[in-house]
This record gives sequence, C-alpha cells and structure tokens, in this order.
Amino acid sequence: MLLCNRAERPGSAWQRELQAALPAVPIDPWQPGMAAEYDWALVWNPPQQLFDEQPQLKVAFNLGAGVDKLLSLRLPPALQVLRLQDAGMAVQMAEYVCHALIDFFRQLGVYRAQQRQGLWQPHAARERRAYPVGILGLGVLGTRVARAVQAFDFPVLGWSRTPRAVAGVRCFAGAGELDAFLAASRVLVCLLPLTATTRGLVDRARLRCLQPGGCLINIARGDLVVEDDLRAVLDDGHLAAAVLDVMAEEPLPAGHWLWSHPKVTLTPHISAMTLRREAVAQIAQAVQTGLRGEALPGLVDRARGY
Ligand code: NDP
Ligand code: OXD
Repeated sequence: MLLCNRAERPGSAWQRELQAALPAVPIDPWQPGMAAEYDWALVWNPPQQLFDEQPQLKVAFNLGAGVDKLLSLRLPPALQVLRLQDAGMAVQMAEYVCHALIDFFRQLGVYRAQQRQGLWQPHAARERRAYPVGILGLGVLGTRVARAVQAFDFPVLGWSRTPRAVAGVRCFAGAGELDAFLAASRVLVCLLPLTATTRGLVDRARLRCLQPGGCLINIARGDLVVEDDLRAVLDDGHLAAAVLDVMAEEPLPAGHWLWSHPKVTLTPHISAMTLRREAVAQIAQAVQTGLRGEALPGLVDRARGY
C-alpha cells in the first residue's frame, strides 16, 4: 500500500499507525520511480505522477472528505476512489458552524468592538425565529451540522441533490427547489462537494435570494462561491457577514480583499481537520472489508463527482 500524504517521510506517525493497524500489509511512503506493484494508495493532494507511474492501482483512498482535487487528475479508468466519511470531522464542523452562527446572531463582534472603545451598550435581543439557517448539502457533515444547530432552537432548512428526510429539518431538493430554499434562509451554510454542477453555485443572484442582513458560512470549498459576487452583496449591505474557512485560492494571496474586509472572518481551512487516529481506523476497516471481498465503504461516484 502506498502512502502519499503531503510530505510523507519513512517512519512518519501516519506510516507507523497504519502499519500497527494493518500488520500484514506493507505500507510504503510514495516516492517517484517506485515499482508499479501496489493495489492501494492512501492519498491527500497527490501529484499526477503517482497515477502515471502506478496505472495498476485498484483503490485510491482519499485522506479527506472532499475528492475534487483527486478527481481532477487523470486516474486509471477502473480505479475505485474511497473517501473519509466523518472520521471525527462532523463534530468539528458542528462546533465551527455553531460558533460562527452564535457569534453572528448574538452580535458578539459588536460587543468586542465596544469593549475596545470602553463602551457599555446593550442592544435589543434578536428573534431566533427570524434567523433560519439553510444548509447546502445534507450529507454526512451537513446532517450533523443540522442536528447541532437545531439544539439551539434555530429553524433549520437543508438542500440536497436527491430528496432527504432529516428530523426537524425543512428539506428541499434539486435545482428546482433551490430558490425557495434560499428565500426561506437568512444564514447560509455551504457543505456541498465541489463538482461540475456546484462550482460557482453561490453567486450574486443566489446570495440576493437570501433574506437580508444574513451571514454566509462556507466550510466546504472556495470555488462554490463567486468571490467577487460575495463582495458585492457584502458591500451593498444585503449580506451582513461572511465566515469563510475555504477560498478559491489557498493559501489566500497577500493583499487579497478577503484579508481585510470588515464583514469577513477567515480561517485557514481548519474547520474540520483529518484526525489521524480516526482516519487510520476507517482505512483499516476499509482494507479489511476489501480483503473479505465485500463492497467498499465510502465509495465515490466518479462520474457524479462526489
Ligand atoms: P457528502 O457526500 O456526504 O454530502 C454531500 C451533500 O451534498 C449530499 O447531501 C448531496 O446530495 C449534496 N449535493 C451534492 N451535489 C449536489 C447538487 N448538485 N445539488 C444539491 N445537493 C448536492 O459529503 P460530506 O458531507 O462528507 O462533505 C461535504 C464537503 O465538505 C466535502 O465534499 C468537502 O468539500 C467539504 N469538506 C471541507 C472540509 C474543510 O476542512 N473545510 C473538511 C471536510 C469536508 P445527496 O444527499 O442527494 O447525495
Ligand atoms: C476535506 C478537507 O475534504 O479537509 O476533508 O478539506
């Protein structure tokens, strides 16, 4: 099994822990020019060269939930792509979204600014019912986030490609129901995969469909949002705030307008980190399932893009 996870070195913690979980399977850090004799590769943002040199690979296990970068490579036609499912990421997404939502709803940024001015000035309480939270993507992460937001009694809506039923969530599905979903939301959470269909989905017209004075929280992929359109709706006041963990270009270039916009809060793609212990357990389980000849968990539909 090949391991290609950023700057993987022989004897890394990943290699040691994987080897301990799968003692019968040799696990080698990928290097250019290795013999083409591996069945599985464990990868995060691998170079094209890996697949060019290892055309016999049967399975690529993505060490994250989103497979957009992996699927943009030229992959062996029959390669099965697996991805991490939750593996400790869902609860991280839930805490990130609840933090951003509550910070926005309770106007804590306003109070932080007031503190710096030495100003004791309470503001009127807001009506929770007036802040419905719409979640784009009701998959593994979106449904966990929905559950967490519900715990604070916000109305919760969700949008998916195919119809879903999630207890307590007003569910919408498909392109035909997107505008109605947006019109019923004031806070918008992006948890969609980046695919040919979802790229640029959150554009000016769709942001304008949201109820005014709301907040965009994007924790999925930067290219889901048209950043210049986001700037326009922040500047004209339709949107009050944006909390972004992901951007079209990462790392965000110096001087980019997002760094300094007063309504934008940024984090450097940390909303849900890959946790090694949980990931290793999920990989080991998938390998054992494969060895038993059973259907592999977390299989990505390559044509659909997620
Ligand atoms: P899932 O595949 O479990 O869920 C994806 C959801 O999006 C599903 O509900 C799916 O609909 C919906 N969807 C996909 N395409 C469309 C479409 N065209 N129209 C409407 N709905 C659509 O993914 P996860 O929840 O595991 O992860 C979501 C994304 O989060 C990842 O792809 C990744 O990009 C991002 N991510 C970001 C991280 C970060 O640190 N910033 C960390 C982890 C993930 P349906 O239910 O009908 O299939
Ligand atoms: C992921 C990510 O997709 O970390 O898992 O972005």
